[in-house]
Amino acid sequence: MSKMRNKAIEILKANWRDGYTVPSKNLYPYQWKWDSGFIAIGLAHFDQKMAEREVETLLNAQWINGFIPHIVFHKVSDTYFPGPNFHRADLHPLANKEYPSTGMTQPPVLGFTLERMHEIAKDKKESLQFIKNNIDRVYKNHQYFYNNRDPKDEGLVYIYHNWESGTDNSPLWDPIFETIDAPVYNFERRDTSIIDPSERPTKREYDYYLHIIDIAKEHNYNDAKIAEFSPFLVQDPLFNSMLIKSNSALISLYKMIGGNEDKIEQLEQWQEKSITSFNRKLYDKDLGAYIHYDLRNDKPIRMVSSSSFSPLYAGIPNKDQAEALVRTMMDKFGGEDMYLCASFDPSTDKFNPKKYWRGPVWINLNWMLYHGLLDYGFNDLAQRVKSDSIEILEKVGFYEYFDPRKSIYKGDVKGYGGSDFSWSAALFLDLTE
Ligand code: 9WN
Repeated sequence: MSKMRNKAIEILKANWRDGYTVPSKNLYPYQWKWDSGFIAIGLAHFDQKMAEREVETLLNAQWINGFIPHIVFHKVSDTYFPGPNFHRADLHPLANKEYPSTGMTQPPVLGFTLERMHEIAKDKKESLQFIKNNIDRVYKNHQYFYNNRDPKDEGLVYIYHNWESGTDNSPLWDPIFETIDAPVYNFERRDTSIIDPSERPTKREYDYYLHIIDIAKEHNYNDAKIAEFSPFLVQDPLFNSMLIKSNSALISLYKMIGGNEDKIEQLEQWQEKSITSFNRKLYDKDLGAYIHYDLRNDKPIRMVSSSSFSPLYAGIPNKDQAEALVRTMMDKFGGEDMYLCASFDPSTDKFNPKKYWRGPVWINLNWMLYHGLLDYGFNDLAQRVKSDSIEILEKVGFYEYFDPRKSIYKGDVKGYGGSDFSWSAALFLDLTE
């Protein structure tokens, strides 16, 4: 175990770029928002200062309206497409001119990241000071979401691009893309010259991804216009669970540092509204799972993915719902021949065990499920998620994603996507502390 831990630390140090960590050398040469949160948790296990710098660098890229972008393009790189010249986030009047970025975001990880970093920190006094210095910027990010991403005032925020979900090419989005008339773009993919194309999204999928960005650009990334015109507008249970989990973390942290009653009150109000709507709108009793809601076409997306179980991590389900989630997870994802937890329902024909978010196991989702299951007292299943994660990483190393089928793990197997992937290393450190 200590050999693996040393290797994980080595990877994180090698991916460190003076203030932030790249998810994977060449494949992802910038700073990504949700990666940064998971990575900071890993860094905190061996270097508190590095972890704090990771978070601070991301927060420095925050826009005037509280928005935090999904990618911060610190240094120009020609190994990733699309870069800053395609995204043109600077079209937004409140964009942060010092930090070129995308004009879309990613799940709100920073609240629970700060809380976990503080639990890990050896120097609690210094950690508390760090939290005091930075927590308001995280609060402002939540305020941005509730004020700009919730057009129906439901306490559920939308994402306007599949890249905002973090689960980029999940089959969840297929029916939405069928409603979109995207042109065929002429561009040079960089990812598929680094990674086997069979493990990445297709060219046609990229056409949709670029087209949705072009529509947002036409409106200078104005949130109200995006809510009105984006062909992709979804309430995502994973994204909203992370917001709710981060709300709880902010409440605890504000209580710990004292004062800030107005912010605590506001957070509690958001929390109540969000959790109520979440259970009303995103829980599908017949499926025994949380589902996505297609706000543009006003209909539920009745499919089960690993995101369906993420509300456990945020304490959203009641006891009966939590039990139903566990049954669904075991029935559809938990066969003895399968590692938990496939990213998409293995009992459907959309499941592809090798392709990115269409089936493979991802360590960040497993990390959330592990904590969520533990919180609800499903100790055996939590331990299985944890030991499955560790076993896969030990078998093939710190890849980006992994085949859930146990039968393929013999002989010369490898993981999929990028190698020396930062959050796989970081969360291994946290799971095995
Ligand atoms: C687009 C960095 C990111 C992760 C996402 C993962 C992948 C990017 C891409 O890599 O997405 O954001 O180019 O495929 O899907 O979750 O944050 O690791």
